[in-house]
Amino acid sequence: MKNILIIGATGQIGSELTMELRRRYGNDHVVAGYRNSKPSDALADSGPLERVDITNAQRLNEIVKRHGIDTIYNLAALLSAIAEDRPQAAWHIGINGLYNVLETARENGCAVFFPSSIGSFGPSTPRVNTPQETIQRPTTMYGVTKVTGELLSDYYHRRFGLDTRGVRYPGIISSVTLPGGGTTDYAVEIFYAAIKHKKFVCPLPRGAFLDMMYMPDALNCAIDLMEADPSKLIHRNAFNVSAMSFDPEILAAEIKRHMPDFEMTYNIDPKKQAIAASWPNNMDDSAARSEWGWKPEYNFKEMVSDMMEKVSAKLA
Ligand code: AKB
Repeated sequence: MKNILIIGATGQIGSELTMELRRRYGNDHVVAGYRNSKPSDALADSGPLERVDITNAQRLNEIVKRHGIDTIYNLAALLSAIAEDRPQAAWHIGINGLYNVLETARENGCAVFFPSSIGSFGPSTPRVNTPQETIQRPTTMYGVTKVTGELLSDYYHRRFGLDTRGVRYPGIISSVTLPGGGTTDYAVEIFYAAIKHKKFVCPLPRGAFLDMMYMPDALNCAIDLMEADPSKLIHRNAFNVSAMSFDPEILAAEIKRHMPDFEMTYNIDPKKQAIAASWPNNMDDSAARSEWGWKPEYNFKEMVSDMMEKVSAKLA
């Protein structure tokens, strides 16, 4: 039986990943690690909680030992837009924190999941059907931490035999916990604005195509990768995973099909616009499909219908 620690359990992915892992492996086997944000009642009532700051290596080691942890999902990071405002903090959490996680894992024999991102690519990367192995010269601090994290995780696998695995997540769309400080956040915020006000002011321009994924697929891909047969893995850190690609116009048009009086206008955020312009439109995820059977369940239209239903129920 696995004993899992999630670092960043109150974040957008962490809050749902913790509940899904508890459902699959048993509540007592999944420790929710949080730093500042107060855990929801669902998280606090369903299993163990620990305050974890990954920049504190000693405390991290104590928690891993105390709970007999054998698998760590490290989701702590500052997202792309906020990382440009706080680059030093983004490096400290993203890389010094990851180093502490990898060293703790080495000492205690843990497997490690590290989420990389479409942000690990940059303006010189081929933008369409972005290959698994290609140019990675990001121009954001977020991207720099993601490429460094991929390399460091692969190094620990090669040098110390650590079981490190990761995916390059696209923008994640979900209805439970709002993201914060990301470039792709608009694709979540638009649903709340549509349902509350029938209006949305979009910070990215028309034509800003980006890879996106619905949360149930984001959870499955992390768990399926960590469960995959290691003998089949040619790559480790990190796999391209793709599910859908759209720009703000296409998303607004689909929301309008559900809500004919919905209107979107634009007020471009130059920082987010520049970041989005440096990222791929859509990634080639054939390595993930062939090495561990990755296949998304939700397409674009299914995601929009489900979000409209879930966010309406939440705000009712
Ligand atoms: C962000 O926008 O920063 C993230 C990401 C794509 O990694 N959602």
